[in-house]
Amino acid sequence: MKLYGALASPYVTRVVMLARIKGIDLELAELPGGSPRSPEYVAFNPIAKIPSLEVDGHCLPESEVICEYLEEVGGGAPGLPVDPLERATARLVSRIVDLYVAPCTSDFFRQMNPATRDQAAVDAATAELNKGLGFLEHFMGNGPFAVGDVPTIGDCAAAPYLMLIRKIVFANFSEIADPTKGDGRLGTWWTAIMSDDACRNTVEEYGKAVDGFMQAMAARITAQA
Ligand SMILES: N[C@@H](CCC(=O)N[C@@H](CS)C(=O)NCC(=O)O)C(=O)O
Repeated sequence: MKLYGALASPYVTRVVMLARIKGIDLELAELPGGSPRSPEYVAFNPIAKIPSLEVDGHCLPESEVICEYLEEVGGGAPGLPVDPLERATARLVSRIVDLYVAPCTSDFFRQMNPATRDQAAVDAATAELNKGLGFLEHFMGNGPFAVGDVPTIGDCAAAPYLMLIRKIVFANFSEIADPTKGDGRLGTWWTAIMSDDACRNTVEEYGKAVDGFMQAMAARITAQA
């Protein structure tokens, strides 16, 4: 089994975090052709995105599906609770991240440069982001993790994305409150993530990759000015 991708992607990080929680030794491999759009990689994964998991020559794309697969075949610590409603809640957290949190994050990327910022677009993205984060707060279980007292696939989806949002949104748009620093549900959840070695190390590794990306972006903005 080989995972194609790099820790600079929140979706790859999701899978890596689950593998580490479960104690699965998952090789992180360079993409054939060097990029998701290379003909070599597209021949393997026509969706042309990372991550993808190579299993006996087959391609398994989509981070959520890969996590479910690892959960079924991987053994080790469970990434889903036993109780059916709690299992559904872990999956729901993952879905909320993909459907309601992730889409508006890219809107902030386009507004990074204060000199060219469209405040109406920022306000619209903020409303969507707050809605998505509100859904997470509403539907997360008792905790302290997304569901219960150990991390699940819900945490693996949410933690990298919240790290991305901390670095992209809360650090650059100071008017938007960071709920991971408060004492609400996302605050207690983030404290739990940071108290777990596998979660913290993975999410911090991802954070460093985002820092590198942000520095490159800042340099580009400076060069354009
Ligand atoms: N729904 C996909 C999303 C994966 C995705 O969007 N990956 C991005 C990197 S974060 C990608 O590969 N983009 C293509 C590119 O950069 O060319 C999943 O969950 O795996």
